[in-house]
Amino acid sequence: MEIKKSACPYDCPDCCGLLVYTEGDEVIKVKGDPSHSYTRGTLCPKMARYERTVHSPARLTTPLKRVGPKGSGEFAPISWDTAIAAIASQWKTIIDTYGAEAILPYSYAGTMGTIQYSAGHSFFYQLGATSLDRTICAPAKSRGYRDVMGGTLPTAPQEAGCSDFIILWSISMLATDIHFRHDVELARQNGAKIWCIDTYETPTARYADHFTCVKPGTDGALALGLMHVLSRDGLVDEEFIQQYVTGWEELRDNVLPRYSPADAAAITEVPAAAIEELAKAFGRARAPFIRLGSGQSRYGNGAMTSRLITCLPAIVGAYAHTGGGLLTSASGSHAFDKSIIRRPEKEKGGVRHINMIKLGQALTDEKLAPPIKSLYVYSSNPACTAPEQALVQQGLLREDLFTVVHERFMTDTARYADIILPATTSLEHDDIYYSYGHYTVQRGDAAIPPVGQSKSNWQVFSLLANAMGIDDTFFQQTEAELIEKFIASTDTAWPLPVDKAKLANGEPVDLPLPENYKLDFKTPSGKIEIKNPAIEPALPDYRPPHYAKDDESFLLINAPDPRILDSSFNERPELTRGHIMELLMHPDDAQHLGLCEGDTVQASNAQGSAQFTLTLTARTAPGRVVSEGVWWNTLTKTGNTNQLTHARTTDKDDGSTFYDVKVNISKI
Ligand SMILES: Nc1nc2c(c(=O)[nH]1)N[C@H]1C(S)=C(S)[C@@H](COP(=O)(O)OP(=O)(O)OC[C@H]3O[C@@H](n4cnc5c(=O)[nH]c(N)nc54)[C@H](O)[C@@H]3O)O[C@H]1N2
Ligand SMILES: Nc1nc2c(c(=O)[nH]1)N[C@H]1C(S)=C(S)[C@@H](COP(=O)(O)OP(=O)(O)OC[C@H]3O[C@@H](n4cnc5c(=O)[nH]c(N)nc54)[C@H](O)[C@@H]3O)O[C@H]1N2
Ligand code: SF4
Ligand SMILES: [Mo]
Repeated sequence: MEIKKSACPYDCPDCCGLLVYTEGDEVIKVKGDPSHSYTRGTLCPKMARYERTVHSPARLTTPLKRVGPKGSGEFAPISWDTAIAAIASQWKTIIDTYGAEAILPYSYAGTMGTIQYSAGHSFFYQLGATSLDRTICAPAKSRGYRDVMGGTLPTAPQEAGCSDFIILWSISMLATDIHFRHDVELARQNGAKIWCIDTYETPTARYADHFTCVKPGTDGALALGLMHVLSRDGLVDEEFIQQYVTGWEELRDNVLPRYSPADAAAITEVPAAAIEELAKAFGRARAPFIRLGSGQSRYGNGAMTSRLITCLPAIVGAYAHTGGGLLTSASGSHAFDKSIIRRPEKEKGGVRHINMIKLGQALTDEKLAPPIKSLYVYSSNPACTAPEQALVQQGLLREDLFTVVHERFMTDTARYADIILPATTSLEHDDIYYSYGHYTVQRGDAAIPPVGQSKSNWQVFSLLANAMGIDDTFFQQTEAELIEKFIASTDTAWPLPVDKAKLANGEPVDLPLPENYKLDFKTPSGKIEIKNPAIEPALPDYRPPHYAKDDESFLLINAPDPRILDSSFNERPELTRGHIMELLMHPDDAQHLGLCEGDTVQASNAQGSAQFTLTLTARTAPGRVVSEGVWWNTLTKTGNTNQLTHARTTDKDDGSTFYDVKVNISKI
């Protein structure tokens, strides 16, 4: 038996260090690497059995071509040569007839690995295909942070261990960032108080000492109400503001008077007394730490909400104290020069861009010129995870759409493919990883040979480049050569020297943080910009979410499920067994509608409808129903929550608004 180190490739802020135990060509087990400074030797239940994904009997092992009607899931094996030749021949015909923009790539973070995530960027730029705007996750959160803090490094999560007051703000810590709990526990042992702000009582809310239950999409008004109290009660740090903040006085005098606790309570449905209590506890804390998740950003006002929350630590001077600060997304991604693989200079000027969350519209818009004639999907499962699912499905059913899906499993999307290519898992290819939840980076080389005939994203794009006649030695590089370049790029990409030898050796490496990074504000003014003259509006203020204009009766909260990750891990029956597609509803609402526990109900709106099994619980407030998890449609009765979600975008940076949804509920 051999033990090799790697990192978890999934789209999770923890990016855990792994110990991979192999025997011959097989992964026997996977454990957490105790030498990883953030994840410290533990894994989530999904990855603690990663070998069940790697060696799943459901793995796709050969290229396949469709032999039944679109979407039927009927395929026959073909060779790689045949598959690549068929794709190249179809694409050449499409390019001749419609131009290369008739080809649309679609990918996201099925793997977060720096190489495999970006493996197709340069290929599609050089082809001249339509460019995909990858906005499905939380660009509005990053934007809101940037509007106040510019390029300032977010606070490291380990810092929270020294905090005396931690807010878990729209983060489902016990599902999506489980290792942060280590640091929260450290703080708790020293007497820190833990506060959770969410829209229903999650396990994380129960774990916290205090829970503030906010109306979905209204956290901006909550932040303003908190700032109102902090200002009114003299709990702001005037000295810090003087030295490090711009625009506070203008916000205080022009905006905050409209957000008394009573005003904020009317918008947020958080009682005024609870707003006062939270504000005072936050203002009196020595070193408050906010861990801001993505929930608040997935609304029409998501960038503004994130911007308003980002102002809070500034006015109490949290950054000046050990343990204080704010973590949204860590900037570990800045460790490597990603242009090495993405090659943005290869994108042809003026090429069309399509936002991935509008996939359904792009595939069904008859006026789109040129139309999308071919879709190439990798590292993503849009038939399951994209909003406006009915439209996405309608598009994928088009007989004249040539769809290629590079996948590990027969996902909802793969079922619609004309050609399926089998993909490796992270233990079968080389890559290098960074995290958006902490500052540790790591390379992970293949631990076993590819299962079946599967190939990595990079290998497939090398084959496609050759078949399409793209004469460029770039595509002849191996993944190992690219990794060497990424490691070398830390010299220029990261402000301090990174331990390159350790990184090359496959060990988890902590990126060194500049000593005063928390007070080194990378904005044009060099200060925290509560007022940002470069953007509109210069002063932040609350804006309502999209749903304020919708007529349906219930707000639909769709939250993560700890058993799966987006739609990944749906291939594991032991994880998806049990309750899926449940709808949590307050007993008063159920009584009103004449519904009982266990009823099959239909949630519907202008987008579509989906069926759920009803669970009655006071964990959710009246008027708000909750569904957890993005389940493969093949495991559901009539489709998952994305039958109900919109492709409306956020106020800035065109992000997704998965949580900005209203529905009507009826009994089946
Ligand atoms: N187990 C598991 N882990 C995951 C994922 C998963 O699906 N399952 N997904 C992965 C991905 S891609 C991502 S981006 C991250 C996201 O992980 P998080 O940052 O945790 O973000 P979300 O999952 O969007 O939502 C977190 C919480 O926000 C709450 N919320 C929703 N709307 C609001 C609001 O308006 N205000 C407040 N205060 N709270 C709100 C939800 O109820 C939920 O409990 O997790 C990653 N990790
Ligand atoms: N209703 C609702 N919908 C949501 C969300 C929500 O909270 N609610 N969350 C949204 C968010 S935050 C995100 S980020 C998106 C994510 O949505 P997706 O991008 O669709 O992510 P996954 O569902 O994890 O699917 C990733 C796929 O990539 C495949 N894969 C893994 N590794 C590789 C590889 O190396 N190569 C190839 N070719 N394939 C690979 C996996 O088998 C898997 O099927 O979902 C969004 N959708
Ligand atoms: S999914 Fe997240 S918590 Fe689980 S092993 Fe991967 S990085 Fe760690
Ligand atoms: Mo995400």
